[in-house]
Amino acid sequence: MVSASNRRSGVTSERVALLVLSVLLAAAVTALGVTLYENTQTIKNFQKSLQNLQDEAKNLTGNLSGTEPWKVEQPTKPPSVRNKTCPSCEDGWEPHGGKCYFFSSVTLTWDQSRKQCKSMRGDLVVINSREEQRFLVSRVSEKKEKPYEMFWIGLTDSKKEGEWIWVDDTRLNASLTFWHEGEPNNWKRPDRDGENCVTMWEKDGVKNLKTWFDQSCKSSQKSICEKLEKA
Ligand SMILES: [Ca+2]
Ligand SMILES: [Ca+2]
Repeated sequence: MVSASNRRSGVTSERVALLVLSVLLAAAVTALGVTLYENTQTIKNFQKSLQNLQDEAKNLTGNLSGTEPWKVEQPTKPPSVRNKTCPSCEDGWEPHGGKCYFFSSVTLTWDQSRKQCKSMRGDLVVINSREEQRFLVSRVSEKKEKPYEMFWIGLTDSKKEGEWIWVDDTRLNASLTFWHEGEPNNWKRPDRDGENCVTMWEKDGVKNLKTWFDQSCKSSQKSICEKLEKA
């Protein structure tokens, strides 16, 4: 009875020991499995990072070999900057305020001067502002070769005495005139037709903007042509 009981308890102890061993083994296997899984993930992540680096290196090499050296040296300018550096007027014409101006070097009558301007797709100058008058006086001051050199502008009273009309058919604005003192006087010598065309000159630089004279249209003078800037 006792021995049977002892044998039973021995078997039970063996079973318990086996159970504990099994549990420990299972735990060990699980732990090993987890560690292995973690290591595999780490290796996978490492491989991924390496691949990314390789791809990046390949892209950089590709960019460098695909870029031509002169392109790196010459960055393209934005269009606005490029337009400003390009000439806006043809050779011999001077840009100012969206217009181009030509100061002739030969002397002609008013009609001949106008024809010359038109042959260059312009016309005698029409003065629309005090600022434009100031610019022209300043340029005439620099261009003149003799002290009293005169330049035709696009203003005339040929159609009706005293009715001043610009070449673009606009009437002279009474608040925007720059007659020299004593002008216009329509002097009838030597031309009996009087003085029906207008010149400007420069005497005191831009300090004195009152530079207009009516003159005989048949007299020979230099001239100022004007046209719009190139599109
Ligand atoms: Ca007149
Ligand atoms: Ca006069």
